[in-house]
Amino acid sequence: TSNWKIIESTLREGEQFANAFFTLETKIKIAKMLDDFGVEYIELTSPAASPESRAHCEAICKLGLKKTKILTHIRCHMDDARLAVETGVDGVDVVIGTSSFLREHSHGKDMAWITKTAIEVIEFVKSKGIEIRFSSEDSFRSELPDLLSIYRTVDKIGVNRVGVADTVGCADPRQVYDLVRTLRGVVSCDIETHFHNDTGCAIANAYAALEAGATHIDTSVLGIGERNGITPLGGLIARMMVADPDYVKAKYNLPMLREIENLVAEAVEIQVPFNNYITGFCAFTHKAGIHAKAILANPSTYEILNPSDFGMTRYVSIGHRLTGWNAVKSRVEQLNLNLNDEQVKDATAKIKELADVRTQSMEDVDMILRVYHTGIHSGDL
Ligand code: HCA
Ligand code: CU
Repeated sequence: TSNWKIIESTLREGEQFANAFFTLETKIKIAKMLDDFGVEYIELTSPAASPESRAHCEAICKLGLKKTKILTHIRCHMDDARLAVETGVDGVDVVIGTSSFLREHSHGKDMAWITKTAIEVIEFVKSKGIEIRFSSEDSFRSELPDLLSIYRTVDKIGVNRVGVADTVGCADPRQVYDLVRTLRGVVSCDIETHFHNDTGCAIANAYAALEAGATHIDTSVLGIGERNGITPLGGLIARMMVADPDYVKAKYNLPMLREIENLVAEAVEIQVPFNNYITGFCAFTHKAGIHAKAILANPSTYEILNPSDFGMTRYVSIGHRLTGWNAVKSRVEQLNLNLNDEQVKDATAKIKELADVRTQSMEDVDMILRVYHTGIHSGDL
């Protein structure tokens, strides 16, 4: 799993999130931040979607982003393709449903029509000298022979990438591995993958895809998208930081992650989830006495990610009934109080006693320690 790339789709899939309504100003802020963060591509809503969508796409193409390439995402249709190539994008992501569900109940076309139209659209986009990807929507509920046959055909015409999409979030990591592995043996172009998170597999599926030879992963900030969304940018970064730390650190400006998430959360009026990867409020908070003691001795004991890589800080929580005297002692040292181990243990017992009634804040704990300290030194304890 190295040399993979991110296709950041907050400005396309993310716009399909229930709460999303992005003004041009917001889209520009998001695009620039993703460029600063270092994603290789951003994907924008189709210019065929609405007049404003088209204007926004053109405006973002004129920004002159430093590193990030700009894609737009269209249906497999010549009308859309003609609009897309006029916007100034670096590439076009084309998609069409291939499962019987979508063939029969959505667009109503058969595989012969799909293949013929795909060839026409691909050749047209290629003739304009920009990147082209062909993807099958609902890949995991499509017939494997249908999929392989169309991918083989478009690979021969010379697409940059083929795409696999788990549109309904039904796939598990083993199915993803198998399909991408098979595809890897059939096409020579890059392989992009797109995973919805309906059953909580979106990050694991992205990882399985990379292990099987995929080259590009679609993400959105905080995972926003249709229904409950897709692979979140931060979650993929967390996973890959463990699998491939040097690559991730060299490529992406990690401390910006929190800023981008805050921007997007505000734009779509949601909170960053409490248990969010890396940036959730408790992602680096340690609580139980046993954990706290070990963390204070060596953070790797209970942390697989280093908060400082992301501009985050570790927090050892001590004002609760599970606390331990080693954690309390470390706070005593931070506050520069003079207590010996026996006294710290006494203070810890006091904290536990109070915390059995209600959780103590850090201020409460500090107060107890200071009173204890003064008490000892003035001789009334
Ligand atoms: C959708 C389309 C898509 C496309 C993915 C892709 C999906 O249903 O809105 O282009 O690879 O999930 O299939 O987002
Ligand atoms: Cu999608």
